[in-house]
Amino acid sequence: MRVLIHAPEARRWQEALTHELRPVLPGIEIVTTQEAGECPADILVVWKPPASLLACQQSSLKAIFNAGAGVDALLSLPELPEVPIVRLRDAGMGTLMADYALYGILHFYRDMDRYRRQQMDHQWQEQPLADRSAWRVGIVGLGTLGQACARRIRAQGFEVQGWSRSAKQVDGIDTHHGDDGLTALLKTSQVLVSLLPNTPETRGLLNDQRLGQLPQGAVVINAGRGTTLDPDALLTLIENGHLRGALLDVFPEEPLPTQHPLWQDPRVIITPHIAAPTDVSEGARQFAADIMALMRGEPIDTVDPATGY
Ligand code: NDP
Ligand code: OXD
Repeated sequence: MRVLIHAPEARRWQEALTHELRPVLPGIEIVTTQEAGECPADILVVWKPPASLLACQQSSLKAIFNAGAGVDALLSLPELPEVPIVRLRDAGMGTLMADYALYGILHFYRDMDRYRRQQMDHQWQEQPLADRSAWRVGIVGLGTLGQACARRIRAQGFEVQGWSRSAKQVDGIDTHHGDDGLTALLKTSQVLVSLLPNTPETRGLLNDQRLGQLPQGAVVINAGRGTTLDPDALLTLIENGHLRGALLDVFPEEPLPTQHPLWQDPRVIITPHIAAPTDVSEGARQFAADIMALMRGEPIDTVDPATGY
């Protein structure tokens, strides 16, 4: 049985998977493409693999393990073999994503954007503290990471509502789905947090019309995928004063082109897709358990290519 790894930190994945799997499968071969090249495998562990790696696979391939939460890059590849696709579910990302969202919320709620501008002018002036209950947080994409954020943000005393494709019940969170549900959430969220995946249905969803439904002075945090939010529409709404600012980790084109006007706007904080890096040890534990289940013929949680996430 050969596991072939093509991912950032491939050596760390190799060590962590070897640590998990060798004791139970002594004969297993766990190699990286750096050392073994693009060769046929039983299991692929990949992040944004080249199409050629998929094209050279043979009927021995049993599954593809995506070393991240978003499967958009993988699903977009031509000649994707018809085998089960497994993705990371949380694997330490929930905590980090909740840190990121909470940082953004507190930055604006505690007026750090205003104090930063005041500092530039050597201005000592207290801002009136807003009522926490007026800072309702709306999370679009209430999946694994969205729910981890919802729980943490609620535990900090903010009211939280969420929107997903299917109807959901989450303790302590107002949940919505469908077009009307999205409108209701947008109209009543002082902070919009997007943790939507990149799919045909979500692409361009947060456009000028939908972002314009947010209340005056609202804030946008996007750490899902850049294709879901129109950056030009966001900037226009910030420039005309309807929105207060944004914390953005993901963009339609990454890296964000150096000439893009978003870089220049002091009301926008830009981070380079670092909201929730993968915890390799945790990811390897999850994948090892799935590989063992696959070998025993037990059902595992796989991606439905039809939904695109
Ligand atoms: P999940 O698949 O668990 O959650 C996705 C959520 O989006 C679900 O609630 C799903 O609804 C909802 N959704 C999908 N399509 C639609 C739609 N058309 N309308 C409404 N809701 C929709 O994914 P994760 O929470 O694990 O990850 C979310 C995304 O975060 C990833 O796909 C990736 O793009 C991004 N990510 C970003 C990182 C970063 O560092 N910036 C790191 C990791 C992930 P339902 O519950 O009904 O299925
Ligand atoms: C992921 C990501 O999807 O890093 O895991 O964006």
